[in-house]
Amino acid sequence: MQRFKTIQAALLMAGALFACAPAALADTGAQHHARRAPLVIGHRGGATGYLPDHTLENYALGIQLGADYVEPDLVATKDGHLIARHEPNLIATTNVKDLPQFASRRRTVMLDGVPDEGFFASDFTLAEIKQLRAVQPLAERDPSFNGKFQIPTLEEIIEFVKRKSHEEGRTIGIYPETKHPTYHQAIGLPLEDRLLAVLTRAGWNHRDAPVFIQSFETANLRYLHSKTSVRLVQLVDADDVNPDGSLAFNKPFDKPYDWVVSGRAGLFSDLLTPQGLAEVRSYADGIGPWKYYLISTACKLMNGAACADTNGDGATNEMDRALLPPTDVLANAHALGLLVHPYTFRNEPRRLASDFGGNPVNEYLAFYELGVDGLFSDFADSAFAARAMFLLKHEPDYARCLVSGRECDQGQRPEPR
Ligand SMILES: [Ca+2]
Repeated sequence: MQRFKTIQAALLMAGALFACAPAALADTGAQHHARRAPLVIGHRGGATGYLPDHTLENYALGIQLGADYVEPDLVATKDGHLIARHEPNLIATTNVKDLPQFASRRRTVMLDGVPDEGFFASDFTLAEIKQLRAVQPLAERDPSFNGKFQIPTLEEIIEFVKRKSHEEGRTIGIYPETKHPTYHQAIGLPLEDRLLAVLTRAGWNHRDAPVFIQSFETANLRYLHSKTSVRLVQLVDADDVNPDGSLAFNKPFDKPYDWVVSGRAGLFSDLLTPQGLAEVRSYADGIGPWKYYLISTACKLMNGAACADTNGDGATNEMDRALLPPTDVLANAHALGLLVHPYTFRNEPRRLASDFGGNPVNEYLAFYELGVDGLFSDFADSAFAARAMFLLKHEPDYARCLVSGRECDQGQRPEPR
């Protein structure tokens, strides 16, 4: 009940604030990075802290909570439809293992060189997928909506987002990710042409469409660059953060999987050197780095080779770490004209460095102040509230507009870039 009240309050706040952001905030000039409205990108929908991932209900709530874009992760069904799931394996995000009619589908596949056991989307027709219901994959989050919501297709998501844009009177975009492109190609269900066909049918296969396509691999982005003018974003992963704040690169999170297949040496981090960024710029419009590439954290105290439980709560996590100074990745990317959209921002205190005092708004503010062009959030309400605070601090028109209300007409809202 308390959560419901909180969401209601956030909804009221979101509605009030969206009605009055000045048009100047949509400025895309490179000289105004700190003054532009950073995008709130709804990670797996944007209400992922509250509802199961990648359901229309999650997208709907994410949009109401303030997301400018919602993020469908895409995998393919047996009959070639694109559906929104975080993994080809449906076991963690649906109730498939509880449905006796699908028990025989359980198997192990090699996914990016790693054995993965479960139920795979490519063994199910779309009609069968529609028999499944989404579940909350994270044990720390509310399971009470498990088993209630269907798995949407990309077409259904686009239709839904267009309707919401009309209802809300603002442009809401989509930020699809091609999941495991090499794997999908190997099983005869490549994602890229299917994605472009859906976008074309939706009238969104062009430069000005409210669409970013993202991928952790590089070859498929190069292919997409040759086929479409839709904006492309190179995701850059790592495996973990070492005690000193440097990043760890263990398989399969050490490099894009297409590099493994093609025999290219190197690590994900090579994409973020000045040379790597210039290479990315040749085929993409932005980078989506794990946030630690921009601002990392280091253990406050050590216990042997590991972080110590500095705050004495019995667990060792982000709360026992402190922020390091920002890297030069953002400045180097901006110098090349690349957008910077880090991931993933979450409210749970154990995920917040000690500097943030347990308040997720402080983490958003640190990255907005750094100059990010947007960020992926599981809690669009927190990202949105922090953005309002950021704009109140830096944009005098925003405060005037926020208080007066009347000055803020339809044309003065921040538009997704
Ligand atoms: Ca601790």
